[in-house]
Amino acid sequence: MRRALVLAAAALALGPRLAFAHAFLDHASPAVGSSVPTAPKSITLWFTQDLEPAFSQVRVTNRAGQRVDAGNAEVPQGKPDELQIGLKPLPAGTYTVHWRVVSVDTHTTEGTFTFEVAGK
Ligand SMILES: [Cu+2]
Repeated sequence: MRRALVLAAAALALGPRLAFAHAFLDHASPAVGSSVPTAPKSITLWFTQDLEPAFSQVRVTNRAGQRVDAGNAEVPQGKPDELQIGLKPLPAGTYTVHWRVVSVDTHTTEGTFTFEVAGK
């Protein structure tokens, strides 16, 4: 009983620290789930922790699963929590952003989100 209580207390103490120790997506431009009137020329993702540039990637696909990004993902100089990638000219449609990053604490996280180009 006493041991269980000690373990529970340890889990509570460690839990929030572990939860915030990985690089999760904080926000993006275009915003997650947003609809934008004109095609963006690039996309930027901001993370909750600094990234390992060599192991952090993002790609963007259209409904057909074809890549529409320029293949030039980078963590900009002096902005270690950002990931940027250029985009090909995008017709109206829905696009999926797939990100997979390694944070400076060596943990890998990944996720996807969509945005829409509304067009005219
Ligand atoms: Cu972590």
